[in-house]
Amino acid sequence: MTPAPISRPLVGDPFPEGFLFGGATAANQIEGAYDVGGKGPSVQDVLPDGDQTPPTEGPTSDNLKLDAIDHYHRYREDIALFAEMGFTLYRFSIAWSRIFPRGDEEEPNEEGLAFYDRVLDELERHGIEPMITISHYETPLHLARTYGGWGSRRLIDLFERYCRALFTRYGHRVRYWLTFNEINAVLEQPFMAGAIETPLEELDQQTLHQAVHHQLVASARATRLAHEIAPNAQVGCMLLAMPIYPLTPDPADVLAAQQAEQTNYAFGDVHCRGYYPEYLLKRLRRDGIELAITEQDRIDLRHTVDFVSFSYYISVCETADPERRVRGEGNFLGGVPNPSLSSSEWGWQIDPVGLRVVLNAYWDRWQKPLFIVENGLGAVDGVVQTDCGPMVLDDARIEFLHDHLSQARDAIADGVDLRGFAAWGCIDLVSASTAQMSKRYGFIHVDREDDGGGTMRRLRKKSFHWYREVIASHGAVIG
Ligand code: BGP
Repeated sequence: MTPAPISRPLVGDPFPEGFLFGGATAANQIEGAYDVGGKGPSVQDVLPDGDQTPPTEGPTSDNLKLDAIDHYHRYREDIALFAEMGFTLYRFSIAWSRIFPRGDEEEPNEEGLAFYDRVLDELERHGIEPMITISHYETPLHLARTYGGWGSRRLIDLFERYCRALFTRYGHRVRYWLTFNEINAVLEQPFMAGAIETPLEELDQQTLHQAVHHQLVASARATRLAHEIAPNAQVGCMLLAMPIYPLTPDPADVLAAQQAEQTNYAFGDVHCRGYYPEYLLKRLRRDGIELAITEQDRIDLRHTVDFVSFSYYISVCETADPERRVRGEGNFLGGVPNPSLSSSEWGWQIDPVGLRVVLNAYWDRWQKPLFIVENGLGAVDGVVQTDCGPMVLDDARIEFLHDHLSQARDAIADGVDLRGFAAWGCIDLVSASTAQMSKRYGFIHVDREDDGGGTMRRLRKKSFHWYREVIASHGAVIG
């Protein structure tokens, strides 16, 4: 079901009526309580350093995600703070291993389901629209170690069982659903995104692409199921968006950039068109990859999404010149650094205009309503003492978000059908790629450090007050 259209403003106008403002988190990065309420271990419980080191055998005490920011016990306080900022949208994920601790049980874990009932009650009480990510880098560990993760076709059925439990329980009260977080990241992060433990360097492309296929079919089946069980549900895919510019105007670089873009576009194309694009099939064949696609898979893939959501942090460049093909820092996909952009403390290049580029490209290509469901600045924040008490003066974050929201607003004026904006890590959380607390994204500071110390106390940052103004003015304060 396609969401009803909303009116578009002109350049410089505030955001349209009905536009949703809020924030986003993921269960494994905020909840903690990793073994409470019957929860089983997930792939995140064995990644104490994010993607920097290989998985451990079992959970280790240096893994900050085991306690994270203890949202499991503090969700009421956290949601009240979101409400104080005026959120109308909150994107969070459900930990699959809270609902199915091993992933292959016949029946869901009632205690896990009841926890998210309580979270939804709280959101409802504050009038905040929930948006649920069904799988955000947190596949049950048992599925990774017993089945080989998404390399196994068996996971499609197990995922469908999990989705059925969610749609049956929450379908009447949750409108927006996302299937797989940053589904295209599996190409670079087979364990975190695909529960495949073989390191990328040793993994054959055949297995990797077959795993992608299994996720795409699972996503389409989830979409069909949501529409059957919860007729008001709207299901979106979730992509890691990253415009890829040619490093120079050399046509060979332009072609290289276009081909690199296609690798990411393919995920959206399948979700929005319901079949594989020709360019991908040809490329796979050329590389000697034969996907096992059944007739039923083709039928399943026809269940296309209602909207497209994406994360946006950086843009990159591509070149045909092997000498200049140096990989820079960046989120899970990475690419050649852009000589005209500055970078964050973690080396992620900052490019607000790239957001307008992505929005226009996605809208032109797929003609589906769009949601920005992740965007923000990971930075070191210091707590300073002021006359009004302790404070975090995070002006760089305010500037980052201001500049990106301004481009989003201009993209709407270009004609793009953008429905909402959820700032990533609206409360400080454990980072995904580096598993640090010190890489902070929040409007709300959490007193927890990289060594695990801290009181977990919540503190409103300067950006908290700024974002409240943005939402209260419906974006009018964005210049
Ligand atoms: C995205 C993930 C998030 C999140 C964000 C920031 O790739 O979907 O889970 O963490 O990036 O990345 P990081 O936490 O590594 O700074």
